[in-house]
Order: sequence, then structure tokens, then C-alpha cells
Amino acid sequence: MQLARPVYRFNAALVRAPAASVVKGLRAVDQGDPSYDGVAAEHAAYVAALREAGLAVTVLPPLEDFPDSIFVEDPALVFADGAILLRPGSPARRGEAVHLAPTLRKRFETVLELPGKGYADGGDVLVTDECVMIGLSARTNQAGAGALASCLTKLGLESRVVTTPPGVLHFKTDCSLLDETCVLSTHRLAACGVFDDLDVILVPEGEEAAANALRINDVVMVGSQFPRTIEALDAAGYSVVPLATSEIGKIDAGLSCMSLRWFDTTLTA
Ligand code: CIR
Repeated sequence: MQLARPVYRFNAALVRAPAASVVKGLRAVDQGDPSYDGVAAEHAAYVAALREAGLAVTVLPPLEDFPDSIFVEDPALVFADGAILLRPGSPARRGEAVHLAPTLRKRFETVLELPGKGYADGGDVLVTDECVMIGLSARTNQAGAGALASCLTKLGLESRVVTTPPGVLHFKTDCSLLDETCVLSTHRLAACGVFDDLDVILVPEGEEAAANALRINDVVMVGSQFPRTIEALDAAGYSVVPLATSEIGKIDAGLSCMSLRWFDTTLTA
């Protein structure tokens, strides 16, 4: 793909403040509800870290009817040249895209809507220098992946449909991009062969949830409760920003899913 700038270079982001209902967010394994105050504190620290990394962050108001709407990356995708409104795989989350649409239409000239009836979550999409990887999962089916690929083509982006290991919520639950040539991945995902053309740093056993890190500009944000992953990234030369994710982790979230990030050429900063 011909990208105008590094794939992790951003200057703008959209997030949504948590609603009180966030404590009832979806989860695969119930470890008890997160506390609202705990989620709000982790979210506030995340927004501060995005700003510190150089992004102009817009915070959208909470949506009580959608406990998981804090995870704005699932109902939409954004790129420098346009946005895509998705159809989330979880029926409880399908209405979230409608609430993002007006904001995206204000910011992007091109806003595509996923055609057909398939479903796709942004959490299943990893953008690399070479292509956009779309992971099939319980939240993204073949029809949705095909429809998404057609939208990406319209935005001039190449894509590849890959699989997510069984039991893993989203493709990006188990991986993140570190730079043009390297990804952070769990062993189980890397073993599927999806990253054979890239360098891979494996998260240490027992720290699988650390794989959902977030490279933005000069830093890599990583869950602060994963010391061995932080050490490995540090040793590899990355500038690590540890962020607490233990409360949002109770509703299966990591760092990438709480924002939509892009490079806005109309911003001068
Ligand atoms: C859900 O199950 O949809 C939310 N509780 C967590 C979504 C996290 N999103 C992501 O990793 N992309």
C-alpha cells in the first residue's frame, strides 16, 4: 500500500466517555463488574496519554443505552482519507454506529457504510504498512469481512482476510502493530502463521492480555499490569507508556479499542 506517512502517525482521535452502564459491559468470563470510578479513572488517564502523545482528542458524551460504547473502535474505522461505519457482531452493540455517524460525517468527506448484512468489528482490523488485516472471529463473519474489503478498496487500501484463534474475542485482542516491520503478538496467534512476513515480539506466557497494546507516534501504550511485556518492549528499544487497564479488562477491553485515531491533514499541529 502507498501510505503517505508511517501507519502509526496520528494527530487526531475520537473517544467516548464511559456511561454509568459501563459496569454492565459484555464479557466472556465474569470476573465481577468493574467499578464505574475505576473505569472512569483508567479512561481519563488514557485520554491524557493520547494528548501527551500529540493527538487532538475529541471526547463524545456517554451513551447510557450502550454499556460498551466506550469502545469506539468496534463500530467504525477511520483512515486519513475516509471513515467506515461498521455493523458490530454483537446485537447489543449494533446501534452504536448510528451515534458515531454525525461526528464522523463532520470530520470526513467520505464516510462509507458496510454494505450487505454481514457484520464486522473494528477490533478485528489491524492496519499494517503492507495491508489491512481483517480477522474472522465471533464478531466478524465472512460476509462482513468481504463487505469491509470492498469499502477498503474504495479508500485505496489493500486487505487480507485472516483467522482469529478460537476463543479470542477480536483479532487485535491478541496483537498490535509496533512499527513498519514488527508486531506484538500472543504465541497462539503468531502460531497461525498470519505474521510470517513480519517480525514478531511474543508476549510472555501469562501476559496474553498485554498483546492489545497501542503504538502512537513515538510511544507504545501497554497495560501497566504486564511487567514482563513492558521489559521486553523496553529492551527492544520502544518508548513504553504503561497504563492501568485492570478495570476495563473485566469487560474484555484493551488499549486500542477505546479510540479512533487518524491523521487529519487540516490540523496544523
Ligand atoms: C465487547 O465485548 O464488545 C466489549 N465488552 C469489549 C470490546 C473490546 N473491543 C476491542 O477489543 N476491540
